[in-house]
Amino acid sequence: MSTIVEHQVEQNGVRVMDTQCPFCSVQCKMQIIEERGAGESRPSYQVIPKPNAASEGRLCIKGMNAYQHVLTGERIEYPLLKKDGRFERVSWEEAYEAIVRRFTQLRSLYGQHSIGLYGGGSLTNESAYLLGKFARVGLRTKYIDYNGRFCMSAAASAGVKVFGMDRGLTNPLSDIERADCIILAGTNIAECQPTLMPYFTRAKEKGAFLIAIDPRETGTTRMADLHLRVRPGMDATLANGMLKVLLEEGLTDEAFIQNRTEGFAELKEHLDSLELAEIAELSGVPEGLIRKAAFAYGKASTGMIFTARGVEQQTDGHMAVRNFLNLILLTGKIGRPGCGYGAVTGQGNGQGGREHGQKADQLPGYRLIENPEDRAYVAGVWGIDPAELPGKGVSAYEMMQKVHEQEIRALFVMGSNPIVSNPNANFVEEGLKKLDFLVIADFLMSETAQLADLILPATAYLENTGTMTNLEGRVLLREASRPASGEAKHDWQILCDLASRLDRAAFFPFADAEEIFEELRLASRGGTADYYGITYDRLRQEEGVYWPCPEPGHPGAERLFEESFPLASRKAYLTPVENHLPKELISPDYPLFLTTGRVLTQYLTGVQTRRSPALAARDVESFVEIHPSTARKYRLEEGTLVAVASRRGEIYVRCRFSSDIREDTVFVPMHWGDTQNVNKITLDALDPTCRMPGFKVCAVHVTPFLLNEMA
Ligand SMILES: Nc1nc2c(c(=O)[nH]1)N[C@H]1C(S)=C(S)[C@@H](COP(=O)(O)OP(=O)(O)OC[C@H]3O[C@@H](n4cnc5c(=O)[nH]c(N)nc54)[C@H](O)[C@@H]3O)O[C@H]1N2
Ligand SMILES: Nc1nc2c(c(=O)[nH]1)N[C@H]1C(S)=C(S)[C@@H](COP(=O)(O)OP(=O)(O)OC[C@H]3O[C@@H](n4cnc5c(=O)[nH]c(N)nc54)[C@H](O)[C@@H]3O)O[C@H]1N2
Ligand code: SF4
Ligand SMILES: [Mo]
Repeated sequence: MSTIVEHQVEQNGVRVMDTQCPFCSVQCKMQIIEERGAGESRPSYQVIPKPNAASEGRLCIKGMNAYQHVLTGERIEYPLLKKDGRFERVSWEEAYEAIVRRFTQLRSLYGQHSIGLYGGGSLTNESAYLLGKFARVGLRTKYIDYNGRFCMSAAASAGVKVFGMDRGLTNPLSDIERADCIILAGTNIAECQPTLMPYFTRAKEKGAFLIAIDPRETGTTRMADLHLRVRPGMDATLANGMLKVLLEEGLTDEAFIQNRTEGFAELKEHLDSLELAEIAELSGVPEGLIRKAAFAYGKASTGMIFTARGVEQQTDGHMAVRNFLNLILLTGKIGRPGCGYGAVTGQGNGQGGREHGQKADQLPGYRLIENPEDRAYVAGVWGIDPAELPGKGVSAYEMMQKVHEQEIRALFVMGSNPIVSNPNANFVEEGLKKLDFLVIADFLMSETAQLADLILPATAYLENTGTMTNLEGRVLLREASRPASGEAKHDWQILCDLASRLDRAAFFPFADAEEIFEELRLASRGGTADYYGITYDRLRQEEGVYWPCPEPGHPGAERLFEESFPLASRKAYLTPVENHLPKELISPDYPLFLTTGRVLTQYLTGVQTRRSPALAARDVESFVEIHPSTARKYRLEEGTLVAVASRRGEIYVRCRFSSDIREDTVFVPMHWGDTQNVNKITLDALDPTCRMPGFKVCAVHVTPFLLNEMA
């Protein structure tokens, strides 16, 4: 068992903390040095990047400043209970007593499924695993899901269907520079995983041809040799165009298709029925450029395709990803050095968070809650009768619908800010206000926490030991480097404490994170995401271990699918994908497409980065990016406040001109709340397979804000 003391050195007022950035999926390692000078009231901080395999010793601006939101005094340090509309400090005992009383009451009135749990991809593997177990064993509710539904579900479900397995990258990052052609589809690595950029620039230096697919210009598209400015939501169609060219020009790998795939005949028949001219028209990408991209990828001897939320956060996200996987399979570019696929994972533990049972239909190790063998196995590890396990619940946004319908009466949120991150946020906020009891575990006051009946103070990354699985599927140990702030408790500790007060203590006997990991190893054993061979000791000695790692002596799987795919036939599936249109189209009233995403300095709903003075100063507020000729058409001036409205609501942001965005499209980032919360206007239509919301397209109009006209 490790103690905090081993990972911090405190001497003469200097504390050295070895840790890992809490933000994105690269999980860069760093050292934070806190120095308390004699006579100075505040300590000063120095941040030093630490070499590790993924980041190679780099840190981006968010990592450099990630100590700020944790240490600058805005933490929630005590349980806060709302009394007569105001939060009052209470003891943990009072907080737990309130939860047990309310949950017990609601369960006896409305049944065990009246309580919902909502987790997140920032939680450690240990806490995510325990949240899933707490839902099924502690409360026996079927309603649990997590924010990763909005993040990873399209790529994850596509990977499972096509390859039989979902792991962010099928290859180690070092394979990138071995690729001759790289397609970056709806991924803005320059701003979202900045420390990975050198992998791509090195590939370029070695002669790789880079293709970026994005409706607007970003730091990532600027690096590309070819930028396809796709119309939002039309990636599947664009991929159909490339597939058609590959087939017609004989740029396919017939031996690979024959030996390692199924479904070619149907795909060919489908592609034969499509017209390239129509594809160009629908996708907004000229035929010549579609051909150029197909030739570059088809002719290259090695190549990798990366997709992220631009392709995936669509109402056809699942099928759109599958069409990019079709490109990979038709050209046989997988399972070799420099050949593979990457769903660029988002949150710090976006990968691990989706493997161990936070998802409505899953049990640890990617086992399925509806599969009798999987249920029996996990029930065996947990020491319960499989019949006691609830069935599958519903996806994150559908839980919000159940909250609205008052089928869910109490909600327990750990590691998310749903009223800013869910689509159609006004609806979500109304629903949360109807709840009988809303509990939030967080370390900062979020927009959602403001609505809560009870806030539980959680520890932050510097204080909380646990494992995180990065975008490569590499499991990393992050050890606590300072004591908890105030009375904060670890997420997993809160769950254990609650379970014991609900008379389920026997199932939650954990004294530290490592003990939970030991159970997780067993629960995931033999599953797809098999962690059995990984231990804390190994993680300390090695730099991290890739899953699947079925035995303690196993090195962990760096590159997947070299010999076969983990499906019954051992072959991957090719699938025809239709030219799908977004669920909401532009009209005379709403003549512009809105797409949403991120900027370099801010992270997700901004709860953390807006509290970091150095980051907040760089982007103090939201904005709408718009083409100058579009702006002229709607009488908008650069830098002025404008109203962006959809059929669901309106937000107020400043106008920022960019001649590199499509003229029919505007872009607003997702990092601000209240009147700048872009999700007040996004559409809540979901992908039919993975239930991903179509965050990346809806129809809006943009008008000058009244105050400007008066000025
Ligand atoms: N700075 C920063 N970094 C982050 C995060 C953050 O909030 N801030 N969040 C982390 C998380 S959780 C995630 S999920 C990842 C997200 O990482 P990304 O998916 O790379 O980020 P986004 O900005 O959401 O979307 C990527 C790009 O998709 C484009 N796009 C929009 N619509 C479409 C479309 O229809 N088709 C195509 N092809 N492209 C489109 C956008 O213009 C944008 O440039 O980043 C992680 N890293
Ligand atoms: N329009 C639009 N909406 C989007 C997206 C988009 O591209 N466009 N992207 C979607 C994506 S990809 C994502 S991942 C979601 C994310 O959306 P959210 O889940 O809302 O993400 P965060 O802003 O990270 O909120 C996390 C909250 O948990 C807290 N927190 C962080 N770490 C911990 C921890 O270890 N324990 C506890 N208890 N609390 C913690 C933070 O302080 C913060 O308040 O947003 C989605 N929403
Ligand atoms: S935000 Fe991502 S790239 Fe930047 S330092 Fe943190 S983990 Fe690394
Ligand atoms: Mo995400």
